Amino acid sequence: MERKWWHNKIAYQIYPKSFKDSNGDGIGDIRGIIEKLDYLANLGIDILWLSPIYKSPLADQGYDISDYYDIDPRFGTMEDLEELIAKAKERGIGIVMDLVVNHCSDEHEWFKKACEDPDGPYGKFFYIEDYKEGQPLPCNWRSYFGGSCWEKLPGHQDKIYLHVFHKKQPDLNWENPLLRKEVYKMINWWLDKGIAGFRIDAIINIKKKLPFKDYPVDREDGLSSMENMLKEATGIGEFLGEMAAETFRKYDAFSVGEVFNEKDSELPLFIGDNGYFSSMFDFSTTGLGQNDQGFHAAKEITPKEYRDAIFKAHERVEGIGYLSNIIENHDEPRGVSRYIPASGLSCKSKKMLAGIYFLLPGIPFIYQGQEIGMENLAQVDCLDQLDDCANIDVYNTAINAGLSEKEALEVLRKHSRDNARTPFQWSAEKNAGFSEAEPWLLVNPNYKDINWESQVNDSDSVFNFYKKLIQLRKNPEYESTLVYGTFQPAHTDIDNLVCYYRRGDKTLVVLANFQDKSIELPLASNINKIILANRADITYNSDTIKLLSYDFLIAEVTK
Ligand code: TEU
Ligand code: CA
Repeated sequence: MERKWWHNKIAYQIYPKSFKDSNGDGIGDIRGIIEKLDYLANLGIDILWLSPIYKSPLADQGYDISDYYDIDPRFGTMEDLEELIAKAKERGIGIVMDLVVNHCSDEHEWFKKACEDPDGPYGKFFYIEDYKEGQPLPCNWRSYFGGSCWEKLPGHQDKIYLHVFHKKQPDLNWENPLLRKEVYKMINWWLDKGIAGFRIDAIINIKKKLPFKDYPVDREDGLSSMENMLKEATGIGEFLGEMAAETFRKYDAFSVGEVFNEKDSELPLFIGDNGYFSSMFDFSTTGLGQNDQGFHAAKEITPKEYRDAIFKAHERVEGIGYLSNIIENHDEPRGVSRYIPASGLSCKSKKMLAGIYFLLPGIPFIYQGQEIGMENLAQVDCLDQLDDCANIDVYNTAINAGLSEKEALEVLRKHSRDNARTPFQWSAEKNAGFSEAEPWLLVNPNYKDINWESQVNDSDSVFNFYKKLIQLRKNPEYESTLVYGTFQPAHTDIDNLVCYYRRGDKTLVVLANFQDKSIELPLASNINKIILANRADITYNSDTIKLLSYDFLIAEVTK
């Protein structure tokens, strides 16, 4: 594989609305990020992905963009962003913007013009169809946020438009070369500003299977999951290849795709040398335990399922390209609450989970707050307490399946995207030190126990463990092995044990006892030294090692 500048980088995702409020309006902003740049530099990160800060009605928290060339005043100004890009660069940090081009906002001028003249050039930027009351819709696809993906075109009784997400997110028609040209122009305008690249939102949805048709109904709402259509939609590569050639490649920019459902045969095209993207997220664990009935039907995830999923994902891309590794993001509940059984959740097990995913091949992404072990909400009392536009469908689907109100709220407590969106817990002070004012979304009540200030000077904290993991990835002695070494799973016959080798200049073994009881393990090779562990006194001899519950270590071995 060709070596690229991003291979040895550590990335960090900021959800700007919840990171740091600089002007006391309860909403995080760009100046808040600037204030915390030294924090990020000190943590050791190289790439900073910002969830959208463009002008937006915030129907889906900025993933509904009304002007790609402007900043939403709630987040700041273009000058603020330019200052952030420059100051980040001084600290060796590259800014990665969120590229949301499957759809825009219904308040974007393209859509307004399309409503004025659906048959004109901007009408062709969207999917607009004729419709007569009482007639069947062009297709029965279920939007990701629930309900039909068709909506009346404002001002036109006889026309409808397609939105696979929220109705305020009309889908852009990628079949139209003029639309694609506009998108590439915009991407290059941003790259010219000196950003390091893009995270590419929901990109797998840009190719629709046309002409529109129904798929098998899979829920009581009479609709069909978008997945059914996507499985049949071929030819996305033409768009993605063109986009890479017209934009990212010209700038040697970093691009990470939010890609789902790709086939094995497509991997080299997506992330191989000269792939459409530099990397794509490993979502192999985020869907675990789920089925197509909705979140209420989700099952607990076992350590074995977790391990088998990440191992399979990395073996699948070995020798082809690199995944971007996450345990959570702004669309997922907190990873520690999701993957570690509640009875075993502790600083120790949080460090174990961190170690497992951080030392895999690929680019580690830390989602804000993950580095201090932020958790899901412990309780949700009513829908109004939360904010996300996806909640209502999750709730209604649960109610329709026969759950009580209380049980439906419990489904949200576990699965709502708001779990990851509560404000960053900087301190035990008012509003967790996030803002002077009442924050836009509730602060997790556990902030007095879990906050950055209480961890920064504690060498045993989750925060300092993340710092050590980052330093380890950057330690010249181990860097090339951790970045370019091969990946070999071991002991996969033992449930609840995560063990893998990284082989390069050195041979390293990662061991994690993902359970509440101890085990003794035979060693295939001699441990030379333990490089990092979540317990100081792990004992071993030449042929066995004893691991207590949730022990984690990485060691150098002889072969
Ligand atoms: O997410 C795309 C996506 O497919 C899902 O993770 C989606 O959020 C989920 O199925 C809905 O419950 C991206 C963004 O990350 C997400 O925040 C946006 O809401 C979405 O695209 C639309 O832009
Ligand atoms: Ca603010």
